[in-house]
This record gives sequence, C-alpha cells and structure tokens, in this order.
Amino acid sequence: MNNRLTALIFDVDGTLADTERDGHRVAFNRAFATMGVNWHWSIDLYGELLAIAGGKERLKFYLEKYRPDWQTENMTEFILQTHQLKSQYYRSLLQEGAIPLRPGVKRLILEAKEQGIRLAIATTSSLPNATALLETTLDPAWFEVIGAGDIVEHKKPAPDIYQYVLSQMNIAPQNCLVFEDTAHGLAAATQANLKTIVTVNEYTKNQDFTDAILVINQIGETAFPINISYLQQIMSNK
Ligand code: XBP
Repeated sequence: MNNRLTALIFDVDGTLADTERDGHRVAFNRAFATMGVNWHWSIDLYGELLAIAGGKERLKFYLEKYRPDWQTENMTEFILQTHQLKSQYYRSLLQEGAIPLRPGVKRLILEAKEQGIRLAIATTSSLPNATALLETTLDPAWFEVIGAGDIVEHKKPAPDIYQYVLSQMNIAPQNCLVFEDTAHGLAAATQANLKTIVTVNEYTKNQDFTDAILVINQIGETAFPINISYLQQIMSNK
C-alpha cells in the first residue's frame, strides 16, 4: 500500500492554538454578560463542557445540566443569539492577538507548503470562527479545504468532517496525517481511517490516545523540531 505522506489535516481549536481556554470560554462569558445572564464559565467548568463538541451544542448542554429551571421565551433563539455574540467576541480576541499559535505550528505548516504537501482543516468550530483564526495567524488560502462545523450533520467524535475533507481533496486516507488534541478528534479521524498525531494540552493531557500514532505535548519549534521527513518515517513504520 502506498502510504507516502502527501497531506496534513489540522484540527483547529486546541491544536493550532489554545483557543478554548483563552478564546471561546472568555468570549462565552462576555456574551453571557451582554445577554444579561449572571453566568460564568470557569477554566475547570469549561474543561467539563468540552466533552460536548460545538459551541451551540455546548451551551444547550450547560442549560440542561446547570440551569434546568432557567426560562426564556425562545430557547433556540437564545442559544443562537448568544452563540453569535460569543463568535463576535471570539473574533475580536483573535484580532487583538490574544490567542497565539501553539509552538511549531507555523513552522511545520510553512515547511509542508515548501515541500508541496497539501494542507486542510477539519474542525467542529463554525466556518467564520475557524477562518478568523487562520486569517489572523496563518493564511486561509494555504488550505485547499477548510472543513468546518455545520457543513456535516454529525460533529466529532463522528468521522463526518474528516470524510468530508477526504472527499473534497479526493485523496486516500493512507496518504494523510492528522493533527488533533482531543480523544474526540482522534476518534473522528481514526474512524475515517486516518493516522493521527496528538498534541495534548492542559485540558486533554489525561485522555485516552491509544489509537494515535504519536502523542506529544507540542510540535516543536527550535532545537529538535518535528519535521516532514520525520513524519514521513512515522507514516512508513505504521
Ligand atoms: C472545537 C469545538 C468548538 C469550539 C467552539 O472543536 O468543540 O465547539 O469550542 O466553536 P475542534 P463554535 O477541536 O474540532 O476544532 O462556537 O464555532 O462551534
């Protein structure tokens, strides 16, 4: 089987940058204040809420579990409006430069580009939110497919978003390598027959990554960087 590495597919939140703790969480709290509700998602609580993929889905879960008695005229509308506000705040945080890329991300992506490796995104985040991060840190044009949020019916851990990206790229899974940071993301990629490198973060470091081909704490910036030829080696050995 030809398993030459020809494409890298990146998850966004938590993988490219620590957008969850410093971005989406902070933005949700600002949106709650604007909506006039006295709720605050702490770093710890947000860690628990991350079990639910998707910002709208996460808020719905929070309301059901933590605010069962709270009433509003139209719950769906409330969720949509709060999510929209949250997204605006999130994008402002990005524009302020409040959420830098994780170490090594830009270096590896630039190296991949130079070597003609194809690039794509597969995320649960909504498209405008994912694109906003790419616009402020990298360049959306570098990615031939940006698979995001509501494009597919089932969010991660379902494999839908990865299957979507593979079919848009018209590429076989054995020629791709995925970068993820969560067990949900790993499950999604694995079910789409993709090999995955997990770069853990504070929220995800204790999750089960048995199916990953490699688990690291960051991609690596200077002295001993992970580079394309090393990734090619990992692919051939697995
Ligand atoms: C990230 C998510 C998203 C973001 C919020 O998933 O779970 O829900 O927290 O994004 P991934 P939206 O790791 O797949 O990028 O508010 O735009 O849904």
